[in-house]
Amino acid sequence: MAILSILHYPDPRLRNKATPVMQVDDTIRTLIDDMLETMYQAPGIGLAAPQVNVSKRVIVIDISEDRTSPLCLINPEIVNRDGIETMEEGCLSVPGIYEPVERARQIRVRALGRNGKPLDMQVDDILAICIQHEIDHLDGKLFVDYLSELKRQRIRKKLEKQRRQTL
Ligand code: GNR
Ligand code: NI
Repeated sequence: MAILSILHYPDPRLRNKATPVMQVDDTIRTLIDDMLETMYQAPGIGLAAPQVNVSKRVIVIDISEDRTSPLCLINPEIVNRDGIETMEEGCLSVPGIYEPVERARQIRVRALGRNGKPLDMQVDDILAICIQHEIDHLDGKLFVDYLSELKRQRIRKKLEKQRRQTL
């Protein structure tokens, strides 16, 4: 297992559209294990492969209180959305920033699991929000894209300054 390093906004690599996984093999399972370890130590409730500079359609999530319920979704697709919910979001690639974002309250998702078997699930609330946030990463989208240009500019300047001071 390994802790992977997380890219930070405005890194252009976070803007690429990730490629579907063709075969769920041991390489993918090692990636999943490393992503879970990285997410738990961050700590975060989700992580998408592009955040660790792997441009593949793989996400991991654990919204449980005791951090013992990992969920992994490969090539996830939202096939239905219902309702609207606003939640304060954060992102490991936009550290220290929390802003409300409006998303679907309930979604139906199809994906492949860690064993390569198809999954079809109906989820709501925080899990639905988290899956939408992670799928956005696979499409090169970040939660700051839902904010005003002014807010996004302020966030970018703040993170660029932090970056300069830590180099
Ligand atoms: O840890 C995370 N918390 C979070 C809170 C509200 C909405 C979405 C998230 S996902 C985030 C981890 C992350 O950046 N995943 O891409
Ligand atoms: Ni994120």
